[in-house]
Amino acid sequence: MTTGRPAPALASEARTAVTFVPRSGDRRIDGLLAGAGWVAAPGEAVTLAYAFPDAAETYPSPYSATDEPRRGFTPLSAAQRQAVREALGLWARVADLRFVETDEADGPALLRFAASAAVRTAQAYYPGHGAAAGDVWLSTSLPAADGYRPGSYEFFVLLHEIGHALGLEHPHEPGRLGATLPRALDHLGFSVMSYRPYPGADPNRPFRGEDFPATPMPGDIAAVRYLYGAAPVAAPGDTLYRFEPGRPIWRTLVDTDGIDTIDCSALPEPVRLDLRPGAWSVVGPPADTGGPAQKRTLAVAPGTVIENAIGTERGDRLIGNDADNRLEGRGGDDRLHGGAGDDVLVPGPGKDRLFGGPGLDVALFDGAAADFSIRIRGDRVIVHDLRPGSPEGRNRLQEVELLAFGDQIVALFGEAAAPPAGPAVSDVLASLLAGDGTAPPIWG
Ligand SMILES: [Ca+2]
Ligand SMILES: [Ca+2]
Repeated sequence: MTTGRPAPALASEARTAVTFVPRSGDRRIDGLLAGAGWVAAPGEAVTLAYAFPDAAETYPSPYSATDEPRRGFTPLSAAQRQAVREALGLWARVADLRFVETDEADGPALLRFAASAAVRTAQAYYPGHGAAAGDVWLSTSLPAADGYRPGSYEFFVLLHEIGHALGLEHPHEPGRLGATLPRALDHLGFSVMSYRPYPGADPNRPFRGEDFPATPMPGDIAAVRYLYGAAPVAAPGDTLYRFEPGRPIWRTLVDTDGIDTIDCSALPEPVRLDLRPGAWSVVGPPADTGGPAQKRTLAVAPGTVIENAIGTERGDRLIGNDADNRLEGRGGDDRLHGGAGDDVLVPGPGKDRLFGGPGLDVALFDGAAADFSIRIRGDRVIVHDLRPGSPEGRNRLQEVELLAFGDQIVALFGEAAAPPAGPAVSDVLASLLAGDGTAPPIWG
């Protein structure tokens, strides 16, 4: 139990233990741990009350060496409060954490958010028994109204400070557990707790880039899951991630449920999209880090399975995972890799190369079979659209078992190939028809 910090009267489940958190044994996690958590043992689910105090008197005295409440106390603006709620929601999405907003009149919350003139940018206190434990302070010099868009410096500051309040620390500091992150992983692309915008950056120099991660990143997710367990379900149902042109897409996708789709068709830059859990992708413009541009900005969290992908009008590379994927190249000269599973590959226009991989894989065309020439050359099949303008291009296929045209399905029984094992052709057709994502976009 906490001492000196009465549990919120609102909900008894919000009463919270504090514990010393030992090393996990994985340096990629231990380098981010502060050594304390709001749980009796690592991996326990927890509900944490948070509040936005309106008055300095809400805080006890004495409070801290900095005494933030007594030095230019300022309540957070409505815009800042909304951004804090959004940032808390991103942390709750990846770990078994629940945040409940309380009124300070009901008793002090564990995580309290306010601004103070005593703070330079922002600071937060680790889980613990002290009067300030769990509190987050923004500087009164940070903007109060605008600027808290995900991907901005200000929103990143909120993600970072909440990370501290949950028990994460800077990866370049050995801290209580005596662990730092390996140098190659100590950068913002791996953790929002890092002081290095790119690998090898000087952690003592201020951030000079324009772009910042918009979500907790893979290292943060692993560390916060070690502290509080993984969220039972992340992003329930079928989710469509439709990316818009313009800003970098610097974020980690966490999604454990449904048939999900990444749609890149609106992007002007070609993509190298890798759906394998734990992989990084080049999607959208590179992030400005103030040093070397970060190209691989989009990460798929370990344990996250995204089934479907739609490329751009440029030459893309789409890489599937072990699940049954549907990969659409669209325009440009694309390379589609189905990987394991029964995959549907839709080449579209251009000179495309399709690699089905293991499983019963289908290449899907709109035109009638008579519109194409089909030639088998060793282990490759060339499917060439002979119509004027060749709308579905010239395609080189390997390890693809079926061609599905607008009017018929052609089975490719190459040399030494047995009739395809796996689901019946009717099942394959059903999956083709079900491939269009109908869920609303969640990333604007
Ligand atoms: Ca393409
Ligand atoms: Ca696959």
